[in-house]
Amino acid sequence: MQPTQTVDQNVQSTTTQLNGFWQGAVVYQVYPWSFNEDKASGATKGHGTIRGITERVDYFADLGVNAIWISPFYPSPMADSGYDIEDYRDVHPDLGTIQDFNELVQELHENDIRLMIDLVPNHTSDQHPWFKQSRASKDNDKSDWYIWRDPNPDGSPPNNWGSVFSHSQLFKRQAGEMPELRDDEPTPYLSAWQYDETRGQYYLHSFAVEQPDLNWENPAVRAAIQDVMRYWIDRGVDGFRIDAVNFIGKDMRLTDEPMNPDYIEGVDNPYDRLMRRYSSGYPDTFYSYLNEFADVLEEEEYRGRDLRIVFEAYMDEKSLDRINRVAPGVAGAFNFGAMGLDWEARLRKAQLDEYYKHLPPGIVANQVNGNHDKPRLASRIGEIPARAAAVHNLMLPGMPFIYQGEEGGFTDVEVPLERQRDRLRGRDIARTPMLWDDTNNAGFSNALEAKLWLPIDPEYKAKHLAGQRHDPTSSYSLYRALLAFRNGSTAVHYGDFSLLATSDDDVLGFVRRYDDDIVVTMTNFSDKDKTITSPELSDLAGEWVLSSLHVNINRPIDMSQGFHLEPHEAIVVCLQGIDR
Ligand code: TEU
Repeated sequence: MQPTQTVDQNVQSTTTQLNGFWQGAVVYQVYPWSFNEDKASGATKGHGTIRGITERVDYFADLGVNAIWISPFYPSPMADSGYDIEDYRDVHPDLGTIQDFNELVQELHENDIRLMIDLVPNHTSDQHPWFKQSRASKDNDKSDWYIWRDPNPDGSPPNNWGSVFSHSQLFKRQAGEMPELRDDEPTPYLSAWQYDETRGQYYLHSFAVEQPDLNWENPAVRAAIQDVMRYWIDRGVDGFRIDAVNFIGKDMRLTDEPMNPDYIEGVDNPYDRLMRRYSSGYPDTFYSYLNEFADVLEEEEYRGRDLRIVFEAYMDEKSLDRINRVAPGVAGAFNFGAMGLDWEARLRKAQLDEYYKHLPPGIVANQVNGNHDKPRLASRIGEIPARAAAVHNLMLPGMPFIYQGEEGGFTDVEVPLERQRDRLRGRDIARTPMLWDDTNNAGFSNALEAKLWLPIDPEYKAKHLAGQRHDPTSSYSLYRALLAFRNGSTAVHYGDFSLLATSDDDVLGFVRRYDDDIVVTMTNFSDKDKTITSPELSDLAGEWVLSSLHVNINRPIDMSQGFHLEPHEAIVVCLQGIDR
């Protein structure tokens, strides 16, 4: 095992390599199974394909995104919708071929759009050849590639660690399937250990039983994952979203987790009955392992490639801060802070304060409004506030992420039990197909409805993107206008960020500034009309360019008069002549 490097050493070694491209780049998340089935081949599979993504590259270009991130497209038995990977170096045969992938990379790059892919280093599928070999005996060269332990003398699992996928326990209990429990007994979580007959041992799975955890203490495992990264970089990939990365750092003495005093029975995932001190994010190893991902990007061979990593880790601010300091020139952690918040100015302000206070110098910030694991933005906070949240997020510094369909203001779709694919339940609602146009199956696929990956939103005729593209005030037009503005604005791309004092607590304002280029964003979080003044801006004049409700405005504005915001409206104003 490598010695743990201190945070400060890491910062010094990497700050000289800041990437220009990613500062300000907008990344669009594609969920490949529900994005688009290719039409040119006449296929009727009922799910998205790699060629289907290629057929929509003009869509990314029209919208104005700078990069896309594709969720796992690898061969997989689909126990966790593709996050259970059987082969890190190929494409799922239902989605296409490596040749299709190469063509996608080429088409994206020709359109000046970069590509990030999902790297899942914590676990493989139990069908991966590595695991098949590992489980076969205790003395082959993959035996210690996973985490195997003997049972306790009474046959019980080695420790009390739980599986993240314990949510189903709650659903079972709610469905009356756990009659043996007394009312005051907490719902048991699922153990993270699975007994295996052949080895007579347990293996660890932080997620589904079919997702055995790799043994990151083993240098051969770490080297193998680095090789996977090189394999894709050599195929033209520009970066990685690294999945559930906190789980690779574990206390290998397997110390029991303490109970979590804040656990709320009946509401929280039963997994949350335990703290996460030893089973994930264990600092002694975690941060040095993160360095090893970054090291690949910084190899001599890749100089000038502008590669990037975004680490996925649901952790507290202090730990995220440490992740952000590992290799700020090439890598940072997702900022999920706003994703769980109610639509309230006070909460957003506190989150912004907290996030930017901790951000190390040189790091590329990021904003996330949603992903494939969470209910969609418009369903979480409402359709009109979602438009204001888009303005707010897309004017902040760093890399904003857009989850597919968010630009159309799409909402969650109810999925009947018999059509659900997600074992965890609850996540399919945000993974239903894109609504492209008003043709059969909303232009997603030419298959029969019953064969579709997940059902189409029954309201698609009123919501589809082809219609929205012709409506200048649609959600799609708002996103496109925001991205066009962002792509042309030095202040929004590279500028400083500061919060703005306003005359009303329900209105959150911030300023982005790069030399004389100044952009002000104001968001009204309330359902009331507001007239706002800001002492910092009162002797300025400028141009009001965008509104979340009316989209393009282009009207002069005199700040001394204050300005009027409609309920849940966010506006963007360009200023000149600020006295600095
Ligand atoms: O998610 C990591 C993670 O911690 C999730 O369990 C998350 O908390 C959950 O989806 C509840 O919202 C990543 C992927 O995004 C997710 O889709 C995978 O299921 C998971 O890793 C395992 O690979």
